[in-house]
Amino acid sequence: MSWSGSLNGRMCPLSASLRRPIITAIVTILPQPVTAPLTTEGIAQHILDHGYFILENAIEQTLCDDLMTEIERLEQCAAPRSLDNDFHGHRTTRFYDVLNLGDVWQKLPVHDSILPVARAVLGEDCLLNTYGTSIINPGETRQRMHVDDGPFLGGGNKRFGGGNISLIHRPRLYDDGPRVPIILNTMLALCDFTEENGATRFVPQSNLQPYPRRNGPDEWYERSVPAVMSQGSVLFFEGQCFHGGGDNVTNRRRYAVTVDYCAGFLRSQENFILSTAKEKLRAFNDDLQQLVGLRTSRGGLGHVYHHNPDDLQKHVAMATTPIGPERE
Ligand SMILES: O=C(O)CCC(=O)C(=O)O
Repeated sequence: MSWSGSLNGRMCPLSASLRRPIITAIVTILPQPVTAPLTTEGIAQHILDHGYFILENAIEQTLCDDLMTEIERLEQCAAPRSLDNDFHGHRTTRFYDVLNLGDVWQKLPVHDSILPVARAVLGEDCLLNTYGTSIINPGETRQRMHVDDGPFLGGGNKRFGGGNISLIHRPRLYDDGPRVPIILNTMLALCDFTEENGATRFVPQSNLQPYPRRNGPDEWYERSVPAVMSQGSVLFFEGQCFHGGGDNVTNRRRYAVTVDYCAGFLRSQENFILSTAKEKLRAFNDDLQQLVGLRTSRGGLGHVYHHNPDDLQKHVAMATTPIGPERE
């Protein structure tokens, strides 16, 4: 998939291969937006080289409106909120497990402006990692700067110090480049993002730096810039890029949805297969079924009776012979 773009930055999805001829898009390289020739692969390369990319006007107005309507509905029916804590904020409205809610949530993770980039960075078998809202309400204070690779770095064997050494010290993609990417996060602006209303802050090229120490000093804030962007734009940021939500010093809410992907060989933070009703999972399109883990990853990871999990209904009855781990 590639995009055609014009000088006003409006992106139109084209059903074409990744390697179509170069087209023109707006890239916000702070502090001034500049134009650059880009394909999906060009965007992915920018994310690897700089840690981020802002795609202006990535999501059509109708989808933004439908998501806002759905958020209002969730608030009116007092849907359970998640992640009310010191790190995620006490004045930030988070709805997660959204794939089990209104059908509109099914559109964003597979959107033509987002998914091809995630696949170009993480591989065709990438998975949805987390997906929810980040609505920063007036008075919320800035979030601690962090990397989204974090949850995957801490899960190692306690015998070897607890950290996941193989991920912390994984090789760099190229000289002075980032470590091999395992996470790509995105932030969709459902209103204009300004520095005052808490635009996500990030540190360009911090994906090339050593990982921050867990609970170490929060020294990166001074070097961060706000992702100032208009409604419908998407900030892509690589999992090694230091970032955090900003202070909201206005009297208006900052509306955003975050769609976060991980490499296909990782266990996703959210367990969508358990949090989503079966009839909903069955109705998901092919891409979304793959993203939530209803297909095997490269190497056959995630199989059920040696088949894609989506085939379970058909094949479970045939497992009359003992099937054990092949390598025992
Ligand atoms: O809402 C934002 O701008 C950033 C949120 C974030 O990075 C997080 O919650 O981990």
